[in-house]
Amino acid sequence: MAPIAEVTVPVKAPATAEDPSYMPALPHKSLNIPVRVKPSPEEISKGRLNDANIKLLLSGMHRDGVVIIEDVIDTAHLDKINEFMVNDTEKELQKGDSLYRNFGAENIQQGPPLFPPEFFFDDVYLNSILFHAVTLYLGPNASWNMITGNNALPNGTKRQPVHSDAMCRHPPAPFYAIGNIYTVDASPENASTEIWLGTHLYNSEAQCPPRPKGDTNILDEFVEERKKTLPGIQPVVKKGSILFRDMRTWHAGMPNRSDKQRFMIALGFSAAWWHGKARFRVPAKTGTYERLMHGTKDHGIFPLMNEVPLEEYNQLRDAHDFNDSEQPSWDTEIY
Ligand SMILES: O=C(O)CCC(=O)C(=O)O
Repeated sequence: MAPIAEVTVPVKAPATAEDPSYMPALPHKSLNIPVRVKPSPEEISKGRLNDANIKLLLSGMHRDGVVIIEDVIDTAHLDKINEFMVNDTEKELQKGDSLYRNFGAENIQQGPPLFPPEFFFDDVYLNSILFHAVTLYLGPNASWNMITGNNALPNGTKRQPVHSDAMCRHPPAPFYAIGNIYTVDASPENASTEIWLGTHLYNSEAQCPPRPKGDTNILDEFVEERKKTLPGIQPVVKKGSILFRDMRTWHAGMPNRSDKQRFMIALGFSAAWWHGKARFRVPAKTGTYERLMHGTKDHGIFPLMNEVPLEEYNQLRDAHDFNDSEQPSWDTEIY
């Protein structure tokens, strides 16, 4: 019997996420562009992303470690907070050389005001689209344990080294995410944060053992290698948007070449199963605690906070004291 000739049947390549016709809003990885999710007015009023945007958000977060959620905050609210922060900065700068500069760059730690109430906006602190994104990425019942902020001071000249905020021992899984909210339009000119897409997937592989405060934790050879393929980028982030990022993602504060401050709020959330030590402070007897408890309860988010006297809150709002490590509370809890 004559041998059967091998027949090559042309196979149509399966549609994948790398096929632009499959998810047109997902930029090809090689483009090194962050995913942008723009919720519709209907999604914003319901406080929930639709299925197409959930797919896009999770694709961006799992692939890149960063997604920009566009136009979900009233910009007038951010103007008001920005005004407060400009005055706060004047006070902070009076501390002179004793004021800690993050990584020695012109970048200082400052918390946004939870009080007086005229500066507390629900779409900033109780943003249901952000809460939805957190529960999608980290799972239900995430804890909210950080409220702080970074100010890239005007006329800056120095950049920060590339670093990850996850300097503690952590699992190779999404365990902590941060919602960064700029109070001004942010671009490379005024120090939008440099982000390195996909670097959350390195986990601890590219990190040196914990080092003293002020040192970076990412090994130079990994940064040099990554520079050749997918280097860090500074995105344009419009005021009113949220830069949502996995805490493991490499990033760096950049010099603000403009003559105006660039303030950025940071709200930090951990997976329910991550037993972090951090708590944020709220001013006692001001209704802030109650407002946060009530505003989060239907969203599967648990705020972990310590009430402190108002005077103490005002003094410590700008403190640089976030703790990223885990609390061992019983034997064998930590692997
Ligand atoms: O302000 C920024 O853009 C980022 C700052 C930062 O990453 C830091 O201070 O650790």
